[in-house]
Amino acid sequence: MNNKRVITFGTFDVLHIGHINILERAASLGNQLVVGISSDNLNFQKKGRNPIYCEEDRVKIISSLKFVDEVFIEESLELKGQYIKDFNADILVMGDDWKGKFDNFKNICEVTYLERTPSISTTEIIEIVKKI
Ligand code: C2G
Repeated sequence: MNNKRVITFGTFDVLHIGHINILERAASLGNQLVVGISSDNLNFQKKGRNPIYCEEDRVKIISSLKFVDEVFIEESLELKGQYIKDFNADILVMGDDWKGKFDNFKNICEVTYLERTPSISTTEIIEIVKKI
């Protein structure tokens, strides 16, 4: 255990094991984990659809995890550098679907991409449920 603050970002809609795995591994890299949760608006901009769970519910769900210390709403992708500074983060963690995309923050913190959990995503869950 060190005393680093770790920050990560995501929508975390329809919580699944891939989300839990990345949050748990992110938390293990430091002693505090801060999670930026995409606002409903930001999710719409990124994915072209509204999330299944609204931002208030996603914040409540992620806040209730034992390895998460603090959460906030991420309103804009453009503010990522500002959030990293505001929350005094030492390490930015993202899944490797974002590999290379946040390397520009290496001048303000460590940037680490963790392997995604295979074979599961919110989009796939929605597709499966639609077919039932
Ligand atoms: N994830 C994972 N394994 C999966 C699915 C997701 O490790 N099978 C990770 C993603 O790589 C991401 C985090 O879980 O780091 C959250 O995933 P999403 O909710 O899909 O996040 P996304 O909408 O990609 O938002 O600023 C960046 C964005 O806000 C990230």
